[in-house]
Amino acid sequence: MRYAVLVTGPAGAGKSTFCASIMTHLHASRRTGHLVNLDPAAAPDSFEYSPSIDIKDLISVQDVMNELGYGPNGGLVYCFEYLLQNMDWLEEEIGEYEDDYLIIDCPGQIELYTHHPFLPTLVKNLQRLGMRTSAVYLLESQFMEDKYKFFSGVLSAMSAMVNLEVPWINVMSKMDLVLPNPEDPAAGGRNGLRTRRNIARE
Ligand SMILES: Nc1nc2c(ncn2[C@@H]2O[C@H](COP(=O)(O)OP(=O)(O)OP(=O)(O)O)[C@@H](O)[C@H]2O)c(=O)[nH]1
Ligand SMILES: [Mg+2]
Repeated sequence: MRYAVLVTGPAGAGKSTFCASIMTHLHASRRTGHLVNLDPAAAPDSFEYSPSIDIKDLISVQDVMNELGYGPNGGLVYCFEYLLQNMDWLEEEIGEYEDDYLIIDCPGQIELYTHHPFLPTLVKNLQRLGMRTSAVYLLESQFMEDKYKFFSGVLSAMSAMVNLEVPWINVMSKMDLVLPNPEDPAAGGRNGLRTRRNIARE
């Protein structure tokens, strides 16, 4: 049986960092995992683990921009269309990995998850190849800063869930950046400081 995890989420949410951490975890627990880079614009030195399968071996945004004069987003769309027209390439690459775990690092353009048909088509192709596919959606903790931001972040996650239709885990990333809110009694702030005396009164 083969498994694939699509690591998705908005730009800079921490997808590549998450992929590297999962790879470290798999290695530490003596399991085989392979990194797949699905971002045709990824910088070559941006990976802690070198990808076993890299879309840039098929096509890169830089080549599309140079040769066809597209911008970065048009270039990305072109690359995904090209990938879907050349699924035999991916099939061949994946064919080498039996009984393995593929960690798929996706690009950060949110429209890929919410309304383009590319990723759902890719998922259907992976399932056709016998891959059990699931997804992780990363949302930065900074989305908790205010309720409007949080709502938009959560809705984008839901839109992606509905679009991809695979088992799904939403992860709030960069939690180390969250500071306690002094107004929040639960955080032990000035207004609700849980001192021994206050606890005794409760
Ligand atoms: N503080 C903190 N920074 C993080 C964490 N995870 C990732 N970062 C930083 O966030 C930045 C973006 O991380 P990446 O892993 O490149 O994010 P990405 O989602 O792959 O970005 P794109 O591929 O460009 O969409 C980097 O500077 C990381 O070091 C985290 O848990 N905490
Ligand atoms: Mg990345």
